[in-house]
Amino acid sequence: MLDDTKVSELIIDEYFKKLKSSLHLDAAIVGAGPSGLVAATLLARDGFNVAVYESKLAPGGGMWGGGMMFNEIVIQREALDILKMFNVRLKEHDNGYYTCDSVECTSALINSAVNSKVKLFNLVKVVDTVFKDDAVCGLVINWTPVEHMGLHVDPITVYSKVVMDATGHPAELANTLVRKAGVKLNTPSGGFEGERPMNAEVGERQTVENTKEIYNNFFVSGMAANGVCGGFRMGPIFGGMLLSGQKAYGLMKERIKRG
Ligand code: 48F
Repeated sequence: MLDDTKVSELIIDEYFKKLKSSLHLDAAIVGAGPSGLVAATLLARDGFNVAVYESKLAPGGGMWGGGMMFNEIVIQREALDILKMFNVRLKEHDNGYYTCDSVECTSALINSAVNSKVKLFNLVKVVDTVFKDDAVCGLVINWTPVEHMGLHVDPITVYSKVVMDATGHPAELANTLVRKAGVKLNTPSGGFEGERPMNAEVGERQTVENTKEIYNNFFVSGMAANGVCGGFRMGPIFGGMLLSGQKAYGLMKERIKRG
């Protein structure tokens, strides 16, 4: 006899175990796009306690749809080794570029994250940072539907040694930090520069250059890094996002170890 309430109990117990073990994190990453997933997986593989918060139902960000919903993505040679680490099959082309199926690639990144013990919370929207002693030390989270419906329900808080805005084009968290804390960021003007138009060659390079700690314990990766630092956009080429995630991993690891 199948006991329906046992099914409910298991879901509740297992979810709350995951949630409780994420109250004091080593790294809290906002946004499950390619840059956030790569950074999270590499940190978790080194044994750090990592959570990724994704406001949508499906993690993966802007990678599923390739370019204009043609579900293939292009990668340049420099990022090949990262995709090999995630066991993604690539096709080599005469012009020096590689392609892969965007659905295979996105699902491989998600699968690797969860396999590496990253705690992945989908349907959870990060609405604010925790700010103490001139440093970011956690996140404020709520259910996405609560936020979308404008329900008057208070969020809850988690602490983390480092926090990363990997929210893509809107760079939501960095925006909120500047607006609410009025802090000076590690950007050319000290403020939120805003994303520039399309220039794939420059944008790809800048995504990696702009991946950094922009405030104490607060990092940016991927398109959020270009949004905050005034970099160009680059469209459906994804090497820069993967390389940004890998760089963010190294920087956060160093920061966590330094304390
Ligand atoms: O945009 P996204 O894929 O981030 P990325 O790593 O990669 C960018 C590329 O996909 C593409 C591109 C390549 O040329 O430009 O756009 O920079 O993923 C960001 C994820 O963050 C989630 C959002 O739903 C998406 O899945 N997100 C955004 N704001 C929040 C959030 C929030 N406040 N809380 C939780 N998740």
